[in-house]
Amino acid sequence: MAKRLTKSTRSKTSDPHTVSIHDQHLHRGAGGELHQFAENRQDVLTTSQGGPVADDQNTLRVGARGSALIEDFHFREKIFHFDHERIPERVVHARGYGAHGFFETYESLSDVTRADIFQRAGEKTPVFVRFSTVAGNKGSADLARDVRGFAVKFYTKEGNWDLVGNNIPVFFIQDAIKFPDMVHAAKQEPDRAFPQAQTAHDNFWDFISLTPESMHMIMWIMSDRAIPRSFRFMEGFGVHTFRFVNADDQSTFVKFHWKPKLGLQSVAWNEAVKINGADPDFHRRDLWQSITSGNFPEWELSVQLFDQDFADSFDFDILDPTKIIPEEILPVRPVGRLVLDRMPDNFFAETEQVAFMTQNVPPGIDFSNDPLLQGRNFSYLDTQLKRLGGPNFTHLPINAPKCPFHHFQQDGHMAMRNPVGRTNYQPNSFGEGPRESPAKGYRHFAAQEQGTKVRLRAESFADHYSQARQFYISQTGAEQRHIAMALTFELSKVETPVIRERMVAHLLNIDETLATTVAQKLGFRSMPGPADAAIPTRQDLEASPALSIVERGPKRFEGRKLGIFVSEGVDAKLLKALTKAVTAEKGTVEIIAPKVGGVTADDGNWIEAHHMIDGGPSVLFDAVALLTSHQAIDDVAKEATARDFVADAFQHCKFIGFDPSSQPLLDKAGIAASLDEGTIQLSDPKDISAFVGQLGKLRVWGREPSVKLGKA
Ligand code: HDD
Repeated sequence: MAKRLTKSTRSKTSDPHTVSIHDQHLHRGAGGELHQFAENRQDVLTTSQGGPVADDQNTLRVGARGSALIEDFHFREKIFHFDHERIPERVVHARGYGAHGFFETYESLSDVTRADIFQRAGEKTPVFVRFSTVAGNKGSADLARDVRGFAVKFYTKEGNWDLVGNNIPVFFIQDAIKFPDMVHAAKQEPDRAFPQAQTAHDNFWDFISLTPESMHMIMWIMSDRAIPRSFRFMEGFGVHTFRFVNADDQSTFVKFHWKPKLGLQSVAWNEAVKINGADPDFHRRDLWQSITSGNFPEWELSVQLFDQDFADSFDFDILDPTKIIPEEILPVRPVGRLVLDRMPDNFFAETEQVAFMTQNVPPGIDFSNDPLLQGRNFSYLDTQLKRLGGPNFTHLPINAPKCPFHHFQQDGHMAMRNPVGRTNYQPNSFGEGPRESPAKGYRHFAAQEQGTKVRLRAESFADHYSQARQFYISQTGAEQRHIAMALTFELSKVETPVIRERMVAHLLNIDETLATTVAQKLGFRSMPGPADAAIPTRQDLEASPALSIVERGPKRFEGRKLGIFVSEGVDAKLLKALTKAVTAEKGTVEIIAPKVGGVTADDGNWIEAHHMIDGGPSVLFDAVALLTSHQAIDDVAKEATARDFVADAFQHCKFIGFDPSSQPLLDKAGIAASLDEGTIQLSDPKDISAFVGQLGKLRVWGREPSVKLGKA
C-alpha cells in the first residue's frame, strides 16, 4: 500500500545536492561547499509560461498508484523541453571548448588595412575563441591524433570578424569540392560506425593515398602537432592567404599566425593514448583550470604581409592552401595579442551555439581566390541554419555583434528582434530606417578577374611533395622519429595491404629514410616504387626551424604542472621547498598520494592530496617528483600504479626528481639502471633549484632511443 504523502514530505526535494535550511534552498557545489542559487533563490519554481509549480516531484495521476493524466501540463512541458535539448552536433569540429577574452592591437596598421580593429594602438576588442578536434563526435576524447580548430570571433566596432583557423597552417585538399569526401573518409566508417575520433583506419588512408595533394598535411598530422599538450601551447593559423585593403582601396596579401606566449608543447603518442583513458577532458580541464585560476593564456597575432611581386616570385602558389610561406623567407610581424580571461557562463549557450563563418569579415579584410576559402565562404552559413535551426542565430548573444547594427531582416523562427515602426524596407518616403553608406560600408576589393569558365586545377598547385619534405627535414631527430612511429601505427591499423603500399610509395617522394623505416616497421618484404609525381620533389628547399615544436618550446616551466607523489612520512621541508621553487617559476604543483585524503608528513602536518595514485597517473603532468619515506616506500613500491607512475614518466622522457628513500620505487619500476640527466636526486633543498632549473626543457628526448618508445 502506497504511503500517503503529507504536505511536508511532498515539498521536500529528493535531490541529494539540495538541502533546505531555514526555508532557503542552497546548492551544494562540487567541492561540497554551499552556495546560493542565482540572484533570488527564494523564487517560486515556474513553468516556462511563468505559472507557479506546486509539486515538481510527482506526476498527476489517478490515485497514488494509478495511471498518469494527460492533463498534467507541467509534466508535459518539462519532458517536451528535455526531449528537445540537443541540437545537431557540428558535422566537423563537433568537440570543442571555448573562452572569452580580448584582442589588443599593438600599433596602427592603417597603411595596409582600413579594418577598424587595426587602427589604434592599445585598442581592445572582445573575442570569443573555440578550440576543437575535427573528426571525433562531441563526446570523444581530447587527445585524439587530429588537427585542432582555432576559431576566433572578434566583435569589432565594424561587425564580427571570424578568423576560423586550425593549429596547422596547411590543409588536406586544395579545392572545397573535395571536403565532404575527405571528411567522410576520416570519420567513422558508415557501416560499422567506428573507429571514433581516429584516422587509423582503411577509409582515411585509402582516400589520402589516392590524394597526393594531402601529403604536406599528412606530415603535420603525423607529427606531434596533432597531439598538443594544451590548447595554450599550440599555434594557430588562418591557413589561407587573405587580403588587407586600406582606405585607398589598395590590397596587401596577408597570412595570419597565432603564437602562444608560453611556447609550443606536445605530448608523446603513448602518453596521449593513456591521457585519453585517465582524463578524456584533459584539454578542457587545462583551459578551465588556467583561466579560473587567473593564469590567462595568451597568443600573439602575427602577420606575413606581401604584395603581388612577392607572390609572383615565390616558389609556390599563394592561393594553394597546402603550402606555407616559411617564416625564414617572409618573417612574421606581431600586430597584437589575444588574452583569454573568462570562461563561458553556460557551455551550451555560448560554446555550442557559437557560429563561426569565414565570410564574416569587416571592411579592410578581404578574400583571395584560394579555392578552399571560396568554398568555405559558402559552407559556413549553410551549416549554421541546419545546426541552430533557423536564420535568426545572429540573435543569440554569442553571435550578435557588439557594435550597433540596423537592418530590415525580420521574422523567421525564434525572431527576438524585429524592425520597429512602419517601414521595413528602403528606400522609403518616410525617412525612416538605416541606409547604405558607400563611404563607410564594406567595399569588396576590385580585383581584376577574367577567364574561361572551367573545372581546372592550376598547374601551379601541382607540386605535392616538396614542402612535405621541407617540413620533415625541419624537425629535430626526436620529432622525425615520432612521425615515423605515427605513420607506422596508423598504417598498421589499415587492413588492406595495397593502401599501406601506396602510402609508402608517397613517402618515398618525401624522404627515403622515412619511407624505408615505415616499410620496415610494417614488415614489408619488398619496397614499392615511388608514387608518380606530377612535379619531382625539390631537394633544394632549406629546413625551416620555425616548423619544429622542440625549437619553439618554452623558456621556463611557466604554465606547466609538476606532479609530486608523496607517501606517509614525506620530508615536509623538501616538499615545501620544491613547491615554492615551482610556484616561483609560475608552474603549478599537484600532490598524488596513496589515498586521496592525503598523508602525514615527517613534521606531523597533514598534506592534502589532489589525486590518489590510481587516478593521478604521471601522464597528467609535465614532470614528476617522488618524495617518500624509508618506512613507507616498500608498501608504495608494491603498488602497480605507483610503478607505472614512474615507468611512464621515464618512457615519456620526463624529468623525474626523487629523494633517496624513493630508490626502491625506481628499482621496481625497472629504471634504476638507466638513470640519466633527466632523473635528478633531491637529497636536500639545495638540489631543488638544479631540478626546477631543468624543467623548462620539458623532455629529455635523448633518452627516447633507449626506451621502447623510440624504437621505430
Ligand atoms: Fe571548416 C567548422 C576550420 C575547411 C566546412 N572549420 C570548422 C571549425 C574550424 C574550421 C576551426 C570549427 C568552428 C567552431 O569552433 O565552431 N575548416 C577549417 C579550416 C579549414 C576548413 C582551417 C581549411 C583551411 N571547412 C573547410 C571546408 C569546408 C568547411 C573546405 C567546406 C567546404 N567547417 C565547415 C563546416 C563547419 C566547419 C561544415 C562545421 C561546423 C561549422 O562549420 O560551424 O561548415
